[in-house]
Amino acid sequence: RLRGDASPAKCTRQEQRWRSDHGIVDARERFLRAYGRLRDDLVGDDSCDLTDEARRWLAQMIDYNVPGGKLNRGLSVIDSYLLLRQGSEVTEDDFFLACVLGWCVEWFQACALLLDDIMDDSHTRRDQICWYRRPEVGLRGINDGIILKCHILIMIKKYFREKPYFLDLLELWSEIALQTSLGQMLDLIGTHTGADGLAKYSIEGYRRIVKYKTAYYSFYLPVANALLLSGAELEDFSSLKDILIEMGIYFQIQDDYLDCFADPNTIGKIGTDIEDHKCSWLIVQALGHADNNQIEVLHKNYGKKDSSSVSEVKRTYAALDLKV
Ligand code: DMA
Ligand code: MG
Ligand code: MG
Ligand code: MG
Repeated sequence: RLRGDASPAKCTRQEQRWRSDHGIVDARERFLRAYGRLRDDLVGDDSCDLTDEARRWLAQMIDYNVPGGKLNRGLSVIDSYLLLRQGSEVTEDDFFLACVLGWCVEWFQACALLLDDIMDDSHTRRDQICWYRRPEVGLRGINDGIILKCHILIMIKKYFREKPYFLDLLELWSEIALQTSLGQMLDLIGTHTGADGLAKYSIEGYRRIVKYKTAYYSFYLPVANALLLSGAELEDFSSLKDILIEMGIYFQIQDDYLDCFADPNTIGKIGTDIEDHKCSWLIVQALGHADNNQIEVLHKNYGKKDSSSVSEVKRTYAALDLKV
């Protein structure tokens, strides 16, 4: 069973039919098959003289963190690429290269989530305990996150070094990596603003945080990879980028809603936004609509770890009609 990082992604029957009519169900299976090959190459890489114990750790760490999500981002590379290449034959090799880039996006996501869970003091992810919360891991997990990020460059160099768009790929990936980390920085420094913290939350600030921390890597990155792979120039697609960023912001709004109101068994993770004093879409909306009493309740209870404070905040959200 593959589980999600954010919203439950169950296909409707109609969507599944559409997908199979276009051969995309098959693409998912082929995408999954490429995973084992890429993982084994990285674990077996002999450019470093690793011990067997180290290789076992590496294999276990990758299996625990990389393949268990919805795979939306990775499959978005494949789907976009197949649409861009409509009308021309896609060879086995072409398809495999799309899988490599798709898995690079999933590797990036694994790194981002592994580190995000440490920063957000999270408990579970994709229906399992967070990697860093395993007794044998702890803060060693930080280094595992860094290794996952290094793997991306190894894969890109191995498969794309000779391609005319190699430099564009490197530039894209380094730009997105920085944007995502800056987004996480904005998200984190927004939580440490003390007693006046809530007053600083605005929809403009919110959009800035989530554009960087989520939208670029989740929505633009997969499509940009597919564009480069199909021979396009990214500068010709700036309005496409704007649309994808809006979609990414909307996605994070859903993630924030689910953090508070979804059943953890459905989304595979326990929400922490209220406890963490996050600039979540819900708190921004609540502050915009609350009366003075409700604002006082939010001020008193937001960012507190105890369950009664968290419940007070949720009750206030519900009273403001933020719960559907
Ligand atoms: C996620 O924001 C952003 C990145 C870069 C992983 P988040 O903390 O809301 O994500 P999640 O709800 O999955 O922990
Ligand atoms: Mg998080
Ligand atoms: Mg976070
Ligand atoms: Mg979240």
